Amino acid sequence: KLVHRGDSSSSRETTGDIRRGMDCADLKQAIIDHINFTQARLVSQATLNDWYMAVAYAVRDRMLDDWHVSLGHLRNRSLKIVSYLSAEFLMGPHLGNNLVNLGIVESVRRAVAELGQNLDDLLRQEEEPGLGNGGLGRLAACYLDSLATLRVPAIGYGIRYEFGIFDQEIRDGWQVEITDKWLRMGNPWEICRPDISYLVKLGGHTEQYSDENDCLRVRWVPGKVIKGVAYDTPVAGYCSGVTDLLRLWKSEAVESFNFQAFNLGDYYRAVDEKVSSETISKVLYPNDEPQIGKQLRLAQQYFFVSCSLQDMLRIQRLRGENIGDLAGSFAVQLNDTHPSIAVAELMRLLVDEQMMEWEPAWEITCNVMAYTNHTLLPEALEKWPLPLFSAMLPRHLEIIFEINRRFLDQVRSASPGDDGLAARLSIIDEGGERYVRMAHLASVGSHAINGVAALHTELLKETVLKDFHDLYPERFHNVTNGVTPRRWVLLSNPALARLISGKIGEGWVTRPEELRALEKFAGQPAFQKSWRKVKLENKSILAAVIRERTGIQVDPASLFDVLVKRIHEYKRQHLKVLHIITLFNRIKADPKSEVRSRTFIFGGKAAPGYHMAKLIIKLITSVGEVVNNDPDVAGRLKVVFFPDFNVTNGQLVYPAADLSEQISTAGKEASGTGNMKFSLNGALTIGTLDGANVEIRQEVGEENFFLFGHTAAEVQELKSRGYDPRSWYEGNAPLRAVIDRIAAGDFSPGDRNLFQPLVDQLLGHDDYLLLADYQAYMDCQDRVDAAFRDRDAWTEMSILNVARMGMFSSDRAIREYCENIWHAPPIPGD
Ligand code: OAK
Repeated sequence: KLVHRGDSSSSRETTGDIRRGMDCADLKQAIIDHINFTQARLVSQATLNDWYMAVAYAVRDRMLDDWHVSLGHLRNRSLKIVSYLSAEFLMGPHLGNNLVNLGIVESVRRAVAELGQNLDDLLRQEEEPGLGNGGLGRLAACYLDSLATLRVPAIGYGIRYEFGIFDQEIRDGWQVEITDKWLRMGNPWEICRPDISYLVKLGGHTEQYSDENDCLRVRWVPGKVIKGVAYDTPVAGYCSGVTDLLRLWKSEAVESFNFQAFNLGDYYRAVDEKVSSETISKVLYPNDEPQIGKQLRLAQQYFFVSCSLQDMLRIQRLRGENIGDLAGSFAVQLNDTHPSIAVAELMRLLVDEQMMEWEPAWEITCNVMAYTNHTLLPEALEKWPLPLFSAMLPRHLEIIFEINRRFLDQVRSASPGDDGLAARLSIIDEGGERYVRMAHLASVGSHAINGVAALHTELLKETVLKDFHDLYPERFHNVTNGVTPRRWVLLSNPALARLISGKIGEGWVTRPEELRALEKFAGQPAFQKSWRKVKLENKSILAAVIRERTGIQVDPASLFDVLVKRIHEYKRQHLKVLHIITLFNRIKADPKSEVRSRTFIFGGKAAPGYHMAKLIIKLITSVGEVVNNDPDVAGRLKVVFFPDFNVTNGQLVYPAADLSEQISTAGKEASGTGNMKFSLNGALTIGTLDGANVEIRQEVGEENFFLFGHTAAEVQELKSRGYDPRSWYEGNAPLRAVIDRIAAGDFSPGDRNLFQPLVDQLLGHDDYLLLADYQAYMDCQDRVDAAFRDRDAWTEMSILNVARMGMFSSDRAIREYCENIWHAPPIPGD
């Protein structure tokens, strides 16, 4: 059970009104009232879901006082508002997190128990809002938690997808995608604001006209207009008194069908209008990094950006401030390029609608915007074919041409004669079919550009954005990612949180540098024993869930070796499979050979159209099928594919890991954040020098981290010399045996060619250098086995990992954004 700061009715002012009251009687009455009057049920007939909904509403009621005060701060002219624009917010289940952040876990647990219910059962009822794919969306959620905790006024702006990321089922070893109907039972956390809505134009054409001062202006005559309606969700800080706002836009038809339509054709056209307007916010695109050039995706991006910017202009007016002072009131963060059309849209709003001149409008735009890059993968860099772009956003294309013309004039006058440079920097890619390059638009229109880990920022400056770095070095920053210790320790690992707080107090939750105080207990046998006990309990809990969901029985005493993240070739889940087959081969060659007991746990979704990723899932489950049932293996190795990895399941998995697998090809993973969640929960990392692994290793100490593999520079070097995977295969007998076994169909009875595309990829191209890193990985895994035998030494390393992870709190990252990029101070007081 969690006991944390504020966890008593006395620490918060209560008005005596039971809708706000925190004492047990008030909470019970509030819950019963919601069963009766919101769910419209008699208590005797309430379902588990009714109880969940009633508790959720009772908790939400208790967030409103802080929320009203915080919303009031949006009008405080001395405070800057952070606008975090993101196509994804992967918030995870709200109830547990809100209880933790409000400090009322225990009081609500008691109230619920006195009503004959179990809080953990109710927590399991919540269907998480899966409004994101992976790292980028989850980062946005951690940042909202930190913004509210640090008392910074902030609005997260995004899309209220009716269907979020698909639910994953595994059938016959393959991934099957199921529609995510997360709103089916209602969403008690959101508040619809029909009065906060904006019109968004699409398509059509532009016209020139002269205004009353005889100035030439442009009018956009749209082909279609839709409406965006605000849905607000409160985001409570951890015992901070501030509750920030997540505002998601739902698309609607402008007019509901016109029943007065004088002929049937008009009526059906109105029906079609309604359907096509609502389509915009219907579904999240489930591809993680590669971009897909779908028209609807561009419409989604423009839709939420336009609503959000119009909302900011409304707030600016409410603050009684001039539009010209927008940059003093707002800092807009573009979460990757998905919202980067904001640069052109703000220009359009200022120039075409607010009748501002170009130069001041451009100055405001650049001062307001800042851009975060989250990937170096070329296939993930967004670019839109000009014909598609101009058909949907004709006015924006004109504006982008004008931005580009002025920009390239500057480039040319700074570097006369260097046409190559201008072509490389241009927002328009003119080499063949013409495209709008969104990363260029974001870079030209922002005062700050940042990468998400030290290595990633350096690579960004040397490769993808090199010319921009040469031109504007002062715009570049690094802000290494972070994760919130509230959700990722307090909520998901309450036993560890209690153990830590019992030793060093509770300050670490908001000042995680205080975790360093654990270092002096790292070698203490009694503390180590309690530490191991917590880990073993977490492993037992996970083992039970694995049993229930997959039928596989795993031994909590074995080493839990975990790889959970989106399935992607660059993340190299299949390198882990090569390791498993290597151990399997050792056993088959000599059943008595000493192979240590390990449970390999995989989880993650593959983009529905990414065939190789889906084949990798099938390979994992197929190898599991063979290994798990092999009599020679005799239970020493177990392979589990944990279905439907999401935030809820992550909360179970991270606390139960002994070993965290962070094995991407160096230079490919921008940062990673799962790596931080594992280590913060006491797992040791086996990893390459990629993304934030580099900094994690620096912080925890190289002796407490299992490093292997080529560095980013060596990867470059290998590739430029002409990498030949076949020679690595031929030169390594165990590797050959592994690949041959896959190719021979040993894991695909009935279809021996099933994995041929994978084998061909590895032997023919091996774009992600699995074969080159294979031996180093095996050797490193052998070191892991040796280390795990010495339980005391392992536990000491585990404690030291947690003690030294303070810098990876998202609070540190948000402080850096506030100080170096947004210049946004916290709300004074408290
Ligand atoms: C998704 C779509 C397009 C571009 C990037 C992403 C994405 O999720 N990137 C991930 O962002 C995380 C947060 O910064 C990083 O930790 C991951 O390394 C990166 O792959």
